[in-house]
Amino acid sequence: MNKPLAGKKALILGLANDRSIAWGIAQALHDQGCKLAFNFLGENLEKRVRPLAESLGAEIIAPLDVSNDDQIASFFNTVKEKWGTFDILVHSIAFANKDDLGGRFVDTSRAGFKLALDVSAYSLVAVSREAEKLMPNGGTILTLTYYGAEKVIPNYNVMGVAKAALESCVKYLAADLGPNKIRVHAISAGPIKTLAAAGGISNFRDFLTTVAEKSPMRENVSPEDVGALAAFLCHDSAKHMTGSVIHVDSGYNIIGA
Ligand code: NAD
Ligand code: IMJ
Repeated sequence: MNKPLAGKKALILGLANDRSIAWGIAQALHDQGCKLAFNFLGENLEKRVRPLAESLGAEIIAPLDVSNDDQIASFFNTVKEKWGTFDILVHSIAFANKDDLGGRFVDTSRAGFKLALDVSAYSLVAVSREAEKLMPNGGTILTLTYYGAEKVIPNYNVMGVAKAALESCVKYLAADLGPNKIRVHAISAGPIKTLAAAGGISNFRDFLTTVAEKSPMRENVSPEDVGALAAFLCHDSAKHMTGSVIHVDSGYNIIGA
């Protein structure tokens, strides 16, 4: 197979299991020739992440909770020691309190709002700052977003606000990092049954059904579809694109009713 990303080094943040969107992206980048590094959140996930990462020949597998500045510093120190520089950063991380993903948005607490925005939006800024120092030859930074940033989606609540902030962060980061030839994008994926999606969201199947019935392509999307776009965005073919929010949702976002 053609390996357009041969020799590139990619850091993947947010792998939890083999249904994660990060797994679809990791596989696509691996297929196209990238060397990979991964984080894991806590010992429980380490047990799942390590064998998956090793199956793709990962060169770094290290702990990172993005809400902790010390962990961010030590994680990127490890990357610096082992790799020196790298080319691609994938941020596939979101978290809000379960209580805040249901009921009325107006009831979101200050603490719940801070947590969701910290883990799901500010973390992109924090890791991009570290990545910039290790991307002297330019690079690509990708994050994952959802349509709930643009329109009100039942129960998405504070995560919608966090994704709106994340999408805006992408534009400000793209402006700051562009002169260093670092490109920044958000991929807005349609609903996919992952841990973060199925995790107690009672009507999640309804969202899959709606995309299957109403989207122009009448099909749901997969982590592999997201992986294919991620790989393209890292190619030289995309070298004059930055700051975009690109939908991979079978066109669902264009439908008004
Ligand atoms: P997932 O549960 O597989 O991935 C979410 C990841 O976030 C997990 O690996 C988890 O460990 C990590 N995470 C949470 N808090 C963290 C912290 N403090 N520090 C480090 N890591 C932390 O689910 P997914 O659906 O693959 O989610 C990945 C991204 O895709 C998220 O940003 C999500 O919002 C986005 N997204 C998902 C869908 C969907 O329908 N599944 C659609 C559009 C966008
Ligand atoms: C999440 C909640 C409500 C509706 C939702 C979702 N729809 C979709 C998602 C329609 C597609 C999944 N998504 C896009 C997310 O960003 C999920 C983020 C998330 C999920 C959980 C579940 C478990 C938990 N905290 C979470 N924090 C963020 O405790």
